Amino acid sequence: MVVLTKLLGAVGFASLAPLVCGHPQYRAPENGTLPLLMEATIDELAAGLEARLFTSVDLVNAYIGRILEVNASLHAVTELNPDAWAIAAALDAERAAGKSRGPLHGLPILIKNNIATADQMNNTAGSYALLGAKVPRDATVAAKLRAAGAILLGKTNLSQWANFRSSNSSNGWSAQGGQVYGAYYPGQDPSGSSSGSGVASSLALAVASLGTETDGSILSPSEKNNIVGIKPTVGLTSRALVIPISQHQDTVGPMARTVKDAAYLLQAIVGRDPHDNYTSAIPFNASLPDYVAACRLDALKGARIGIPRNSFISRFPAPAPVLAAFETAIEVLTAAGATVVDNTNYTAWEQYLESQAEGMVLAADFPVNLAAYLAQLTANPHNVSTLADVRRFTQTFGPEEYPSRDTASFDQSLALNFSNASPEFWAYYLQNQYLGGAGGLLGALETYDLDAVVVPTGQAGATGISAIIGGPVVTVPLGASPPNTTVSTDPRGLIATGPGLPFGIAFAGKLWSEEALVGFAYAFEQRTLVRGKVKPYVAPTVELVDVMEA
Ligand SMILES: *[C@@H]1O[C@H](CO)[C@@H](O)[C@H](O)[C@H]1NC(C)=O
Ligand SMILES: *[C@@H]1O[C@H](CO)[C@@H](O)[C@H](O)[C@H]1NC(C)=O
Ligand SMILES: *[C@@H]1O[C@H](CO)[C@@H](O)[C@H](O)[C@H]1NC(C)=O
Ligand SMILES: *[C@@H]1O[C@H](CO)[C@@H](O)[C@H](O)[C@H]1NC(C)=O
Ligand SMILES: *[C@@H]1O[C@H](CO)[C@@H](O)[C@H](O)[C@H]1NC(C)=O
Ligand SMILES: *[C@@H]1O[C@H](CO)[C@@H](O)[C@H](O)[C@H]1NC(C)=O
Ligand SMILES: *[C@@H]1O[C@H](CO)[C@@H](O)[C@H](O)[C@H]1NC(C)=O
Ligand SMILES: *[C@@H]1O[C@H](CO)[C@@H](O)[C@H](O)[C@H]1NC(C)=O
Ligand SMILES: *[C@@H]1O[C@H](CO)[C@@H](O)[C@H](O)[C@H]1NC(C)=O
Ligand SMILES: *[C@@H]1O[C@H](CO)[C@@H](O)[C@H](O)[C@H]1NC(C)=O
Ligand SMILES: CC(=O)N[C@H]1CO[C@H](CO)[C@@H](O)[C@@H]1O
Repeated sequence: MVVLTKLLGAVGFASLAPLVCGHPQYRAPENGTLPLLMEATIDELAAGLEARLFTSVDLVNAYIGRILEVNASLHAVTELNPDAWAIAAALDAERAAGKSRGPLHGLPILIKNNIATADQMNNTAGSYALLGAKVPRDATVAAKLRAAGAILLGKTNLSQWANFRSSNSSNGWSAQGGQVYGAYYPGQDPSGSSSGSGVASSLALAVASLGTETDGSILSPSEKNNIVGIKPTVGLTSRALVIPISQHQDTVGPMARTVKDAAYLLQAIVGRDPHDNYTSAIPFNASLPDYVAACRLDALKGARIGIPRNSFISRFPAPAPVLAAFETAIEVLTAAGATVVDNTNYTAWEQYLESQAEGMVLAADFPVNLAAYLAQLTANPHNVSTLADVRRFTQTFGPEEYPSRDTASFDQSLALNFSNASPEFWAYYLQNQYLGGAGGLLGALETYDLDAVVVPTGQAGATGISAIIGGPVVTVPLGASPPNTTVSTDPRGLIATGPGLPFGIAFAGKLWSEEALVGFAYAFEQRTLVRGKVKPYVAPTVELVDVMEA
């Protein structure tokens, strides 16, 4: 308690302490009846709040205690929301008055530092160019979380510009936020770009988090941090006031410790939004699917699941321990009642590996989409309105670490001689639709009459093939590298391979098939429960009992 008060003093705990003591419904905590935060699910936390075992203010205090315990070593969280306590107290009061907004009522959630909020928090994509900038309203997904009763606890660090700045940077590094590390090996590459969201959900620095993905940025850090990630169909979740890379590929999704927790967050953020016209493609009219109800133990029964083996064997084979765990996973799927169809290969896989089309689409979208985001700012301290402005700032502002961290992605975008409205663009875009479509995932689903495919998450076939067609993917923990794994580092010294590093399995399907994918992922997760068997080398210790007055 003493240690914690000292830690929290830095962020204003003292001034808010009366809220903790003054709650009318407050009951003295008994350790043993309180959920442990590393294990606690949304169902358990919601039940605890409803039973008045603890309050949302207690949860805010506990999670902030945990953030401060590991932040100096892992740098997962860039900013805390100074309003979090007041919001928690208001939600506690609502609950005390008999009102519940639903399962997320009063639960602290962290969001990636490219999802804007119209409050005291910054939204920078990790760049000093946007520090102090203001937006006219919350990003739609943030507004939806608030409406569902979630407490936006803070912003998570990320690969700067969602990894669309440099060819010589590192996963999880941003100028503003520093280098994020994973918790499964000292110096672990946390993957990216939703690095901080991955670490934060894994270590229960909040109930769960939101990430964003253009190609792999939810799935990969979810895999490497031993959690579940849902990468939704492009258009299922609004990107309004989310710092973009590409309108064709960007999507916002949940990163959580369990499939059901991720489903709760997904449910809260999906839906049409007049500020993002891609959401008008959502094919569900009267009612959206119930992604939480989709979490059924029997969901795999009768499902046809394909294995596009050439995508993780032929050119870039998955590591042997991953392949071994994957074979065991196939047995689990079969035992759960699925029909597993092997060698549902992607016919244009080799062509996909050679293709430059995705890079061209992203490079052409970025300047246009970034300028559209910047044009909405209501305060813009560094007066950046174009990618050229951002590049100039980045190359001249010392803490941006240029030229050691270069601006190759910016340079490539600015060097293109066509826009995302030119005929050249459509040729690349259509090539992607073929490579991921008839020549890739959609072709395999059709040819073999499949409900989904499974692949090791760490392979290009898991993220890229779905990224280029805007398709959904769900990743679930599958295992960890064995103790004798050789330790290797990336050029900046991050641990890329080593003992105990988590890996996952990904379920991918056709557009808008999240309901089925969530079900498959849940049925697999519940039969394997891998997450709890893979242990981080470091984890925060603050629990609810530590922040509640005896
Ligand atoms: C509360 O109980 C948990 C699990 O039994 C234990 O790990 C933890 O140390 C306890 N905390 C306190 C403050 O007693
Ligand atoms: C995170 O850690 C850094 C480095 O120790 C520190 O400067 C920063 O204030 C911390 N941020 C939060 C939100 O705790
Ligand atoms: C946002 O950035 C400004 C400028 O650096 C800073 O003064 C402010 O404290 C930041 N907001 C939060 C919530 O950290
Ligand atoms: C969709 O929205 C974008 C940006 O708001 C706009 O440029 C585009 O014209 C819109 N497209 C349609 C079909 O409305
Ligand atoms: C939803 O509405 C649109 C237009 O109103 C219609 O074209 C479409 O068929 C409907 N979809 C479903 C699943 O009912
Ligand atoms: C699918 O790919 C695997 C791995 O490259 C290969 O062994 C197998 O023969 C292929 N099967 C078909 C039907 O193409
Ligand atoms: C901001 O930049 C624009 C050019 O992009 C320039 O015309 C304008 O004068 C600048 N405003 C300020 C306040 O520096
Ligand atoms: C990348 O950055 C590192 C560290 O600053 C530097 O040693 C290396 O030369 C750079 N590589 C390139 C290709 O610029
Ligand atoms: C862009 O450059 C390529 C190769 O230099 C050329 O073939 C193409 O016509 C140019 N496109 C436009 C729109 O200028
Ligand atoms: C690790 O041990 C396994 C099982 O004994 C063995 O097959 C594998 O080759 C070893 N790997 C390394 C890198 O030594
Ligand atoms: C806003 C914030 O907390 N930023 C910190 C993130 O971590 C770096 C170190 O990597 C610190 O320098 C920042 O102050």
